[in-house]
Amino acid sequence: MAKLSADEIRQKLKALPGWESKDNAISKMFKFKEFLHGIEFVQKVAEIAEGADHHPDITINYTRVTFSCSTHDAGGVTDKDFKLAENIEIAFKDLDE
Ligand code: H2B
Repeated sequence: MAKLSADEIRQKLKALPGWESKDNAISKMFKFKEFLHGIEFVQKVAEIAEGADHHPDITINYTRVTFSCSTHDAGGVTDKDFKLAENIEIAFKDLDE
């Protein structure tokens, strides 16, 4: 899968509010009311990632969870990372329903 250019990443990020381009990856921090809510969301994203065979880096800081998506094989951001970010967003929106 082809690594996207900085311009392509900038364009595509417009469709993903809160996501930013950082350290050769796209990332977003999600804030939860309870520590365990964040952990449950991490479990959900882990299942999505396993299903897609594409895995984000995950940082947990108490109630803040940050997902950072890059394609190791490509050495940067690819469409696979945008697909994963979209699916993380969908899963997050599902939490409210
Ligand atoms: N996840 C991410 N983020 N980047 C990869 O290059 C990657 C992965 N490679 N998950 C996958 C697994 C690869 O190792 C398997 C063999 O497809």
